[in-house]
Amino acid sequence: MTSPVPREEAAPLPGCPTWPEEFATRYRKAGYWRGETFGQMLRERARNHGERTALVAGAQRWTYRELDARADQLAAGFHALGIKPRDRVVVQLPNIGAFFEVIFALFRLGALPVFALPAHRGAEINYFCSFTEAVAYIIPDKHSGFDYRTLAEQVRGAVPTLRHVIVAGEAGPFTSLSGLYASPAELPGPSASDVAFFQLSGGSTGVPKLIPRTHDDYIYSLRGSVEICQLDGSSVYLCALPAAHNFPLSSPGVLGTFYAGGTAVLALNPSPDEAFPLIARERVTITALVPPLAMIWLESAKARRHDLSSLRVLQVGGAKFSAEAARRVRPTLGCTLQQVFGMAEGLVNYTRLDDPEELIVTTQGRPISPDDEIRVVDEEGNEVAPGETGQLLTRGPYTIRGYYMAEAHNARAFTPDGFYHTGDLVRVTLEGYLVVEGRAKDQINRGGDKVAAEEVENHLLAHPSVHDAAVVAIPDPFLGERTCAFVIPRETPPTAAALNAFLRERGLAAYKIPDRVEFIAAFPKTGVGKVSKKALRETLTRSPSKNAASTPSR
Ligand code: OOB
Repeated sequence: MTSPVPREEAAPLPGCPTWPEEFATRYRKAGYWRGETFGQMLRERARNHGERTALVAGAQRWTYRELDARADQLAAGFHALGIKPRDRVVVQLPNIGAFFEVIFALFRLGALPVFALPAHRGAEINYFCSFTEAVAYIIPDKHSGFDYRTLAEQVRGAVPTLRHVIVAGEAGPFTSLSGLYASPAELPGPSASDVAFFQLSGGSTGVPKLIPRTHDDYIYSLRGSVEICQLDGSSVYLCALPAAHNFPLSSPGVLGTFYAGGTAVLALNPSPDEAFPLIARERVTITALVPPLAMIWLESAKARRHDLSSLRVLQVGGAKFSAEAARRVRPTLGCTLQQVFGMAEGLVNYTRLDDPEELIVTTQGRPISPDDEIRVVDEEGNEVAPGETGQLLTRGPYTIRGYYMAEAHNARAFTPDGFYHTGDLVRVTLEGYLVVEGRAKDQINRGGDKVAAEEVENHLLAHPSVHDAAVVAIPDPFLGERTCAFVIPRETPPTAAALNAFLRERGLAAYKIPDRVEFIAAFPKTGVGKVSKKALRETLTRSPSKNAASTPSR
C-alpha cells in the first residue's frame, strides 16, 4: 500500500486567493486546521476499523479497507495515465460507488476534482473543462436516460487540454475506469493546506465560478458537522441528493460519515420509491433533502409502507423550508428535523438536534464554528440594528477568500478585509440563529437548484430573434421559485417553445431552462435606468395569466 506522505509545502495554486498568514496561524492554533489530508483520513479509518462497511451503492458494499485499497489502485492508474498533482479533472458522476473511489484516488494524487453535477450538459461542461484546462473528464456511460459519452465526444473535440475521457461502465471509444486499477505505487501526496478540489458556485454571474477548498478547511467543516449532527461509527447516512453537491458531500454528508467511521448509502435518485426501501433495509439514521423533496417524502410517508423507524434526523436545506412543512416532520416521520443553511463557498449553519422545536422549525440554524464571523449590513455596508434584516457577510476558517481565477469578480464578491458577500438577506434572532428572509443576488433558487439569471440571459441573447432578455424568479408553491424569462423580441418573435429548444441545443442544463417565457415590448426601468426586475416580477403577480405567449411549464 502507498502511504500518502505529504509533499513538501508547495506554493499556493496560482489564481486561488488564500487566507492571510495571520488568519491561517489563528485557525491552526485553535485546532481547526490540523494538517490532515483526505488521503490520510481514509487511510486512518481503514487502519482503525477496516472491516466496517464504508459505502453501500447498488449491489456494491465496500469496507473501509476495500475503499482505501481501491483508491490506492486507481491513484496508481491515474498516475500511469500521466495525471499529475494539481491537474484538474472534471468529475461528473451520479451516486455510484465509483464517485468515491475516484475522488479519493484524485485526492491521494493531489489532482483536483472539479465537481460537476449530473444535470450539467454541454454548455456547463465545456466551460468547466476549458476554464480549468482540465486534462481528464470522468463520466458514467449512461444515467437517467442520458448518454454521457455523446457529450464527452463533443467536449473532447472542443477542449484541447483534455487528454482523457474516463468512463465508469461501457467505455465505447474512451478509457474504461475498470481497466485502470494498478498496483499501488509510492506517490507523494498533497499537503493539507493545498486546494483539494473545486466546488461550483450557484452564482449570479454569466458563468459559474469555481470554489477552491483546501484539505484543512474542508476537513474542519466535516469535523464540526459530525459533532453537531452527532455522527459516530454506528451512523448510517443516506445520500439521496447528488453527491457532488456540498450539502450531501460534507454537511456532514458522505465525507462526514467517513470522517465518523459510519456507513454511507447511495441512492441513485431521491424518490421515496428508491429511498424508503433503502432506509428500511440499511437502517438509515440520517439523510438530507431539499424542501420540495422533503414535501414529497412527507406525503409518501403517510402510507407507512416501509419501516422508517431507524431515521433519527432529517436534514432540510439548500432553499428555505416553510415553517408549516417543517412542523410536519416530527409527527410524520418520527424524527428530528435539522435545518441547514449552507453554501459551497463555506459557511454552514445548523439547527442543533436538541434545540427547542420552535427554533428548529422557524430558523435556519447557527454557524458551525465559534470563529465564523457574521455581519448583517445594509446597502451601504453598515451593520443593521440587532434583529433587523440585512445582507449577510461572512468570514471564517472554512469560508473561501476568493474564487478561482476571478480577480475582478472577487473584488466585488469579497470585502477588502475578506468577508464574503453571500447575497442572502437574513436576520439574527436573540438566540443568535439566522433566519433567511430573502435574497439580494440575481439568482433563482429553484427548489435548491441555483440558476444565475445572467447566465440564462446570455444564452437567450444569442438567439437571433431576441433583442433583450431579463430572467426573474416567480413564486411557486412546490419549488419555492421557478424561472420566468421576459423577452423583447426583434421583428419576427420566436415562440416560447422555440426559445427553450434553442437553450437546450446550446447545452444548457434542464433545470436552467425557463419555466415560463413572457414577451414584452420594453422593460420597466429603475430610477437610474437599469432594468427593474422587481417591477417585472410585479407584472406577473398583478396579472398571472394575462399573456397568451407564456409557457406555464416545460
Ligand atoms: C447549498 O449550497 P449552494 O452553494 O448550492 O447554495 C447556497 C445558497 C445560499 O447562499 C442561499 O441562498 C441558499 O443557497 N440556501 C438557503 C438555505 N440553504 C441554502 N436558503 C434558505 N434556506 C436554507 N436553508 O445550498 C448548501 C450547502 C451546504 C449545506 C446546505 C446547503
